[in-house]
Amino acid sequence: MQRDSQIFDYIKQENKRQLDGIELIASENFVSEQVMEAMGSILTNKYAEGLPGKRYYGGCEVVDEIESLAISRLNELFGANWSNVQPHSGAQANMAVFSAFLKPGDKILGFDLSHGGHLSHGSPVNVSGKWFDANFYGVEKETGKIDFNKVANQIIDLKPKLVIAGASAYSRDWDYSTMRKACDQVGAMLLADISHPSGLIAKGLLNDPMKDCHIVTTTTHKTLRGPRGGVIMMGEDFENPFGFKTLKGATKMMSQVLDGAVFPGTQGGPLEHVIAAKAVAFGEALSDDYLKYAKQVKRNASVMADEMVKRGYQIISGGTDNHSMLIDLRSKDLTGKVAEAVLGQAHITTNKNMVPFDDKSPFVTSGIRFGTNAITTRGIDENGIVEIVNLVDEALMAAGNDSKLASIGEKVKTMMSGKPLFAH
Ligand code: DSN
Repeated sequence: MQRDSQIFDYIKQENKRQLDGIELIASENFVSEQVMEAMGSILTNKYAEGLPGKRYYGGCEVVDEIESLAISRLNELFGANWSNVQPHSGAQANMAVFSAFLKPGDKILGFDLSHGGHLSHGSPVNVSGKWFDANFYGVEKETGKIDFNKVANQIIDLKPKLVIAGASAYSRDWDYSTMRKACDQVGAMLLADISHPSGLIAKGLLNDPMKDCHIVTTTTHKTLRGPRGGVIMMGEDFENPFGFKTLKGATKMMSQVLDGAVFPGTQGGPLEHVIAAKAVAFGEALSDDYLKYAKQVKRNASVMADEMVKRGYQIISGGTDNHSMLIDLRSKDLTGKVAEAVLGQAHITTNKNMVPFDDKSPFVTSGIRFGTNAITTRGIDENGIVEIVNLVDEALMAAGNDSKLASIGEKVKTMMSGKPLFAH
């Protein structure tokens, strides 16, 4: 068969783009060779609807071992008692949770998308907002932080069936325990979607949602540095708001309901090649090397926020506890749309983002979001971060000056040359 040179040429071009640039998108990362090897393997040929030991197809004895290993590594990594590693993405993982425990019209409470929340937490353009009665909490105008006591009162007043803790662009830690206490008062279920900071949580660098939240979902490709995908986990046995009689019974029943909500509820056959790659990534994340990486991601983000503030940029909430930060560009008279394009001209990749109480549309926005997870994988330390912030500032101040932006782009290429995608 003839090689598909068109597609492989494009992949080569994308490889060069990734190597030449500075990647600051907070939801991206660079996976190891062995994660890619598993993802590109013959496991893609196999149908395996069902769960290990309970499949609807023959020939699943090997993929059963792979999926069981992925589950046990994930449980060890997060201290979970049960998990399902089949969701194709974070949104699919959340969809499975909703379809397991909610009926159309049920009340849910999530973090407002325009304050840094996620589409799948009740946005009107997503099924979670179309099918359920979606309500929102946000950050305080003065501090840019969530006031968890206020959220607790909101939970008690609203009496939702499900509360979601989690964000796409929130740089502070979460008070899961205050949220849980309020949920218990009104019989609400608490779901933590830790897609962004899950790698830092796994290594104990942020609060642990597993002991307070009924269910935890995460993507596997952000700070966790695995293949693109999602998972669902449960931690301690707990007294469930939906009337199960015993603690153990509750977890077992809920896990069966959740397994069924993934398949056949919302997905068909699992992607066993991706599940194998997830298992490889979970194995990597269990290592001390990954702990060093996660600590460096956090240090790098903290230095980046400080350096941005020194140059007059306004970080929402004033700084960061995790890998990311949201920058309000109004003090620099720039929009997120312009900043994303200008930085792109200089080979610095970012995404425009709404800031809380934004007066611009989601297509323009007043903000930009940065994360240090991807550049840290390329071996960047605190000194490199200062250099990157200088390049970012230089580029933003050169908006409209194409030749200057091209010359900053050359500096970016020089800085990143010789740095493999997966160095850490
Ligand atoms: N779109 C992802 C992000 O960038 O945060 C979340 O799904």
